[in-house]
Amino acid sequence: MRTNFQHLLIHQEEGVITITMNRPEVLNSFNDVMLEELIEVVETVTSDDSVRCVVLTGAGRAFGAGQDLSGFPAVPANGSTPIKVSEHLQKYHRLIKSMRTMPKPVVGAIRGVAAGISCNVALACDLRIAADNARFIEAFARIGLVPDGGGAYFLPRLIGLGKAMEMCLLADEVSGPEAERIGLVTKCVPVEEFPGAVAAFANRLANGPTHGYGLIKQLLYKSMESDLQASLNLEGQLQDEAFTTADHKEGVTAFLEKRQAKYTGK
Ligand code: LHQ
Repeated sequence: MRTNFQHLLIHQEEGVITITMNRPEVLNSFNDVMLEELIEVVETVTSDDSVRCVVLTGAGRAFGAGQDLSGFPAVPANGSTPIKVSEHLQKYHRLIKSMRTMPKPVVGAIRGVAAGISCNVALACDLRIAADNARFIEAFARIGLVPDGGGAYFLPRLIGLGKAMEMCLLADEVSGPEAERIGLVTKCVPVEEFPGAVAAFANRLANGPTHGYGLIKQLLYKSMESDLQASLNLEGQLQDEAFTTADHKEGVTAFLEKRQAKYTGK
């Protein structure tokens, strides 16, 4: 995989790849290049067996501030055709769907602000870890927009409709500790401990039964959209697959031998 990106930093250490959005002077807000680069990396690591956990984070003091508003004209110039925002959103949708269907865990590591569509890209991650200076802002209503980037889908599922409505209508900041309290993130840690905590969290996942994790993602996400019977059918199908993995065999053997399992993701 190439690593010479204009607005992303890529770092791989063993099974963990860290993708850092890198436009700190504008709080890592998305321009076209950064969005396209992110899509490219996410789609590439999907089929890279050396990667067993993906971390998405931001450089400097923010995770991301949403769409770069300076490069996206709200009002079309006189006589020009209005921009169809929905066409532009297709790229974000491609990114989000790739993150959700990737058969390995994606961890959002949020330090500082995550606003607008950056907040919703964080919600598209499978798990989130926040620093205590994190600020989650569904900023859209502040500028008269509706949540995009899947926010209206992810938020009520994560924190319930009441809290989701509150975040979207009021567009107030939710702090890291509050995000942990309402279940928006797995855990919130002091900012000084953040890099170490993210690394430990990601390493734990990367050393787990990652083939099974991919199946778990598939089962939970499909089950959010299906009835009980369909979920039970899928559970059977995926358990048939999990049952044949080397990791399952290793997990049972390690249990019986009273030792720590060594998973390979196979
Ligand atoms: C920025 C941005 C930014 C450019 C900070 N753009 N420069 C999708 C598709 C198409 C169209 C529209 O929308 C969407 C989805 C969306 O994401 S809409 C929501 C877009 N995002 C926002 O509305 C958030 C705008 N930013 C803010 O409200 C604040 O910057 C937050 C609350 C994020 C952070 O506040 P502070 O910590 O006080 O930082 P700051 O405001 O001083 O920002 C630092 C710099 O970053 C500053 O530049 P400067 O040259 O003055 O240092 C900002 O202008 C720049 N920046 N967000 N989205």
